[in-house]
Amino acid sequence: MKKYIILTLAISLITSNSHAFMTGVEPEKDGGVAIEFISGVIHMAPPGSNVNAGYGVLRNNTDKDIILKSFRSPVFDSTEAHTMEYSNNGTAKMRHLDELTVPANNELVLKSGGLHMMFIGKRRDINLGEDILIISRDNHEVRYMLKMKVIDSRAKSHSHDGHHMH
Ligand SMILES: [Cu+2]
Repeated sequence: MKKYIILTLAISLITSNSHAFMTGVEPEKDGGVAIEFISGVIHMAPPGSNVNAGYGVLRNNTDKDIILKSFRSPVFDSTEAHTMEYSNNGTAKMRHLDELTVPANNELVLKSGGLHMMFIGKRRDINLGEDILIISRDNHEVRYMLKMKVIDSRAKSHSHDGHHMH
């Protein structure tokens, strides 16, 4: 009888391991909707450009600050968080951020001329209206699955986007 119990335990361990393997993430490392990308958009780059900018609102639905340490997408070689820095003589420069802190029960706005996502090295063509998956990890290795939609910013006449700036 004792042998039987041990055997059952061993089988259930194998089962739970294979489940973790199949989903690729342990339940406690799945951030779920703790972080949401509201109105996340990727602006279609002009033909020939291999860099796309992304904007939207990162929302933290928890009562603790969440520090996002990395972003990646299956569609791009690298996905980075950038900020814009302006000098006194009016020049603007992008700076790669090592982390993004989304305040507890609050939002972080990514918009043209400020904080933005930068997608570098398209691995395939992207299509207007397509949802692109972005996977972010925080400082506790918790994973968040985010979605951003590909749009054509030039189609909107009221857009304030500069052509030379993200
Ligand atoms: Cu940038």
